[in-house]
Amino acid sequence: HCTERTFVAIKPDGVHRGLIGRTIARLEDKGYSLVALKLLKPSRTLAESHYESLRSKPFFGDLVSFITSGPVCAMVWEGKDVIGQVRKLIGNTDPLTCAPGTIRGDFGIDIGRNIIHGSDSISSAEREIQLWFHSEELVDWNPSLHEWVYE
Ligand code: DAT
Ligand code: MG
Repeated sequence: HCTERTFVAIKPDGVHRGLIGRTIARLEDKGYSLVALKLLKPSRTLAESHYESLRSKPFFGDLVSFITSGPVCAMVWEGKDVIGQVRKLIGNTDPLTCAPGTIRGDFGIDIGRNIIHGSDSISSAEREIQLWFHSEELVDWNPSLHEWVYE
């Protein structure tokens, strides 16, 4: 029934700080399902295309250096309204403006160390999933919790 998917990445700061388990737990706790997961050091090409809409920004160079420093924990998550709900769970771009209870609000301070990425729309989710994953890396499975999460 619910096949919306989003791309989520724990950035190098989140990986170094040991936040992989806790961020994954929040998405699992909500009821979403993991479709793909890998740890990698992104190439410059990958990082630049991921953030291509920000190419003209003054912070673009620092952003690409930061992301390529790795490791990044790249994931695809699935479920009803997952794109918008994950953005809410993550919080605003600037952690200092995030509500407590959000991932960035609870774990971050600076905008350039905001721990986690989540796609912002259906079109960017599709683009980012294709950019970071081969189709055979996306696992087709039926989580047994579905009937207890969805009515
Ligand atoms: P988000 O990650 O919330 O989708 P975005 O797509 O506008 O935010 O920007 C991508 C990343 O770029 C963001 O997570 C951190 C960095 N960034 C954005 N605005 C910035 C700024 N004003 N100064 C420094 N880094 C910034
Ligand atoms: Mg964004």
